[in-house]
Amino acid sequence: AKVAKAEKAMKLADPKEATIDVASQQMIVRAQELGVDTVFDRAVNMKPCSIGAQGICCKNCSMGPCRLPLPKGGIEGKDTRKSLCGATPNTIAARNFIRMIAGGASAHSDHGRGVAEVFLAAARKETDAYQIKDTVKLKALAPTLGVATTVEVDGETQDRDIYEIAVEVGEAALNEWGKPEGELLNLKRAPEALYEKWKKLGVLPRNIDREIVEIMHRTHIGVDQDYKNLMKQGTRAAIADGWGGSMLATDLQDVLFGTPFPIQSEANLGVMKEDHVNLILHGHEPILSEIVVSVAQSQEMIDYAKTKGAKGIQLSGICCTANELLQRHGIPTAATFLQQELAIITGACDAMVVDIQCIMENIANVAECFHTKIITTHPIARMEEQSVLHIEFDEHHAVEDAKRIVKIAIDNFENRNREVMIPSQKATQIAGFGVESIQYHLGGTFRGSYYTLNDNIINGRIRGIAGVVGCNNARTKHNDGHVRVVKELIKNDVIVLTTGCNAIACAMEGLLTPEAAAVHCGPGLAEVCETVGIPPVLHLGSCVDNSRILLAATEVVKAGGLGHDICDLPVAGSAPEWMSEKAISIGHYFVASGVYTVFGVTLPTSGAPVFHDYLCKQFEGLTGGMWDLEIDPIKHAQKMIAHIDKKRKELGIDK
Ligand code: XCC
Repeated sequence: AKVAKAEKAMKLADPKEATIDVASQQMIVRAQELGVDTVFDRAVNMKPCSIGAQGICCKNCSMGPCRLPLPKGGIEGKDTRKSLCGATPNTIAARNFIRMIAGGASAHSDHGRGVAEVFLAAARKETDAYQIKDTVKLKALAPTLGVATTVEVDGETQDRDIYEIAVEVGEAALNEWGKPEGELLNLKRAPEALYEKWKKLGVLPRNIDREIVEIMHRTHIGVDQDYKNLMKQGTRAAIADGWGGSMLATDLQDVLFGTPFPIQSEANLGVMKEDHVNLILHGHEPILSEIVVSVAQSQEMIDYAKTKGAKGIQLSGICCTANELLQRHGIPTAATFLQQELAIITGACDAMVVDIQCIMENIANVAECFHTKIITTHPIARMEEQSVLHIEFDEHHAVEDAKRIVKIAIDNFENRNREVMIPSQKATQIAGFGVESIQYHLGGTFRGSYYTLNDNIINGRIRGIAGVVGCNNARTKHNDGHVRVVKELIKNDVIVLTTGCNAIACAMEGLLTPEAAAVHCGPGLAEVCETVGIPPVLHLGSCVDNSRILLAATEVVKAGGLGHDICDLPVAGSAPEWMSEKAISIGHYFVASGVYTVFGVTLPTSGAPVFHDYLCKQFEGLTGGMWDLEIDPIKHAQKMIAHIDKKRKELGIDK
């Protein structure tokens, strides 16, 4: 086991500097009292490498790493910096940037592939644990993948069998990862103008895996040495993520587990209960956790928990597994990415089940200081520590695996070995929005009545739409950027669509309730929210569900009155506290889809000003979208609003 206790010389984080969330502040103090270090402390003790942070360290061969720091006084005249092989800062930053896209796109897309495999197993009835739940969505999806929903029999049109359709949908979907020719089928779901633009630029993805592999090839020593050409491939892979792997993940999950619909729940560490078995589900894939939820809610397991002295089983989630379970089952959200260690420090976490992505290695160390059992479940995401259990999940015996997991949590309830301290903070949230429910709640269509989204954008009650998403980052105050950006937007009548850890941060702040409208919104947005009873910040789900934002924007385009392409709309994107490669891939598929996208904290491009400028200015001429970096949350939101106003003016609806 690694050293679990904090080193004596280690500096401690100032809880109030580390986070705006009072529950987290309390848990940071508690951890420090117990001598357990958390990410907040480690962030004070280790500063990031400034050359890497600027994107100009190349370690793609062993003649390096070659570092090309910006000269102190900036660049005067020609930029003569180069690596051993001669790579310029632009080449190096572009290589690093698109490798981040490859990392992010592969994470989302491999998740999607896993879902597609389980989907196919369910369609073929190889497992009892999963059914085809949303047949309406299945039928809507089928034609986009070239699968017919009806058949002609003796001159009569008949509906095809649901499972027959599902098998073909599953096969067609899986084919998207590695088909030898053609292009991704989902691309045709984008507005026509956008599809044509991609075609002209030569960035239509061929299959999902290929675009990622090609990034690894092109960024190998001595291959692509033109930052524009490198970014072209980055664009193609990012589109393959947003419109491919992520969108397929979302669609197939909806068909398997049900399309989300607005549902009430709660968020923050206060959702844990001292007198209950606390089982926390953390990661990204809902495949196993869906089954854990149904098993843990069974009378058999609740009765078993009672025999151990618990009043019941409290399930809760962290990161995007939380978002998946919240939007379909109302399972409360315990924590954001940065609070995962803190959930264990409550002393009340009896088991934390993890799948893939955003799981900090240090939770194993923290768990060793408590009774908490960490259970890894995925063959590609294991932990070295002896104390960590591995129960490898297989869709063919999903229920047995889930039962084993729930029992381990229950049996561990009696082993709590430290005083339990659960913060009292929790907030009500309404989650579970998507294209379907936005349409339903706002007049049943996107255009044509007093209630609809397009009409309210045109009449100016809603100034524009912002997609605010992404992670937390220990290099900036936890949740501060998220909450301040979102509040500034809704104050200015911009409706916010949120996913990921931004959604969790907003939930903890009470922004995901209809009541938030009266308190935080400008008069126009408040009126709309109050009339139809929705929150001003709509929770659309997990990281892969950013694809819902793409489709919502597409519906707005198709409904008419606001231009012909996503880049015509008064919309903007943002990730105020991003940290993962997935965020870069998401950011870039927003940009590639025509969205002005602002990131907070930092961008790994500042050491290559020409490349930075290419992303932030010249890209607009290619896709209509572009990147921006703004650390100050209010300025960040104001830049988004300025872009929205520019688009309103271009549309002639700025009066
Ligand atoms: Fe991970 Fe998805 Fe980022 Fe949160 S937001 S830190 S990626 S959990 Ni998608």
